[in-house]
Amino acid sequence: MRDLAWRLIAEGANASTRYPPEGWLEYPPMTRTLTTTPAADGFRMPAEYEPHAGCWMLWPERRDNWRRAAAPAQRAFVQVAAAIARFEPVTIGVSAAYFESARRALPEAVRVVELSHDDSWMRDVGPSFVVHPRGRVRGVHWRFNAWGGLKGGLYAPWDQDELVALKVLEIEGRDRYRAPLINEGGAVHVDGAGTALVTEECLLNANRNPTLGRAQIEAHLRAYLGVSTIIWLGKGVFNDETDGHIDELACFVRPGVVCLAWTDNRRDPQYAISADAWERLHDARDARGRRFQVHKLPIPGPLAMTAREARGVELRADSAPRRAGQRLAGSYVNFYLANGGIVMPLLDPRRDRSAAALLKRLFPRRRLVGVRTREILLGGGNIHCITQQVPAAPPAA
Ligand code: KQY
Repeated sequence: MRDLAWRLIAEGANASTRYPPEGWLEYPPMTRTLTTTPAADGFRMPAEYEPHAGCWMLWPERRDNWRRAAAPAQRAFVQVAAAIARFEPVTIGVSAAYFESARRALPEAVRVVELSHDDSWMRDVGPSFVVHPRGRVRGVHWRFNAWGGLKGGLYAPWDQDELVALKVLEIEGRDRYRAPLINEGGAVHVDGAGTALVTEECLLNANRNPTLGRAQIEAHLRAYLGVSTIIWLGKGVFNDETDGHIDELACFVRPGVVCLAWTDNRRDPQYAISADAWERLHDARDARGRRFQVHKLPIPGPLAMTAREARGVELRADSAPRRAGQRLAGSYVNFYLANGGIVMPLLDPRRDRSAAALLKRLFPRRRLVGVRTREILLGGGNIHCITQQVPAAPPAA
């Protein structure tokens, strides 16, 4: 590109110069949409605990999801962005209407770019990045239907969310695989060594890919994540409005080691869900044939939305309503692993300390930063759901 610009200047380009000039097509496109699959091209999705080039987020704006015109959520997002920016570069996408106020609110270390979106769940609408051992990075752009489309989805329309992964890949300058599957980044966790963790409640839900059975969904996950083994847990965290995303229920600490949201209270509906997940993990083997070591991470609360909180959310016919007393899908598993750091949600003064202590033990070489994120939980997710890591390109072998 630079060579071309210099040639045009040297040739005395002016307003009447033909543009694009002769020879333009000799220059490669900035990013391409590929018709192959990551697995076929030798790519795999790295685990979150592998090195990052940075992290992407989106700015919360919807008044029918975030109470009090999203102001308290915006403050929580600033805290999360600032915490992650201590460890790696953060970019946040903001609509034109909020660009100036978001820029003012965010630390200068955070890059702010104008990017339209319907809501702010970058984990789910952003690309899932994949890497190649020869140092290349590409992105998977899943199809998105707002967690269920017209059958239980959370809002409509979602056309701007559907474009977010494409826009992020354009800005990152990374080639794109357009996956034929409706899926969200929060619905899959990988260990980076051939294993994926998913839930039946989400991936087999009739509101995502009703024409595909388990075997076909597995085939797509193998092709687009570059994994060989898929571990199916049953349901996700109780009352999770995403239809049971794995990233609220369980995640990998490293290959062979899993952290699981847990309660010992048998009367809590979460008990049966977590106990079932524990048994499935106990019986499972990962891609290398290993058994899992499972660490139980007690859930906060149980937490529920207060009447005041529910009143602060604007009602709209085409989005899911908020109700006082509604159980919140609070989970400490929804943390973010940054380079050398772990950013965890603080949700319950009675449980935060013990959750932090367990996470410190599981990740002894990372600095732990806690952020109060009840305002994010009120919108339906937490730190992991609002972030998306860009992996560092592996050193070319
Ligand atoms: O990944 C997530 N937890 C997204 C939740 C979307 C909630 C929309 N109200």
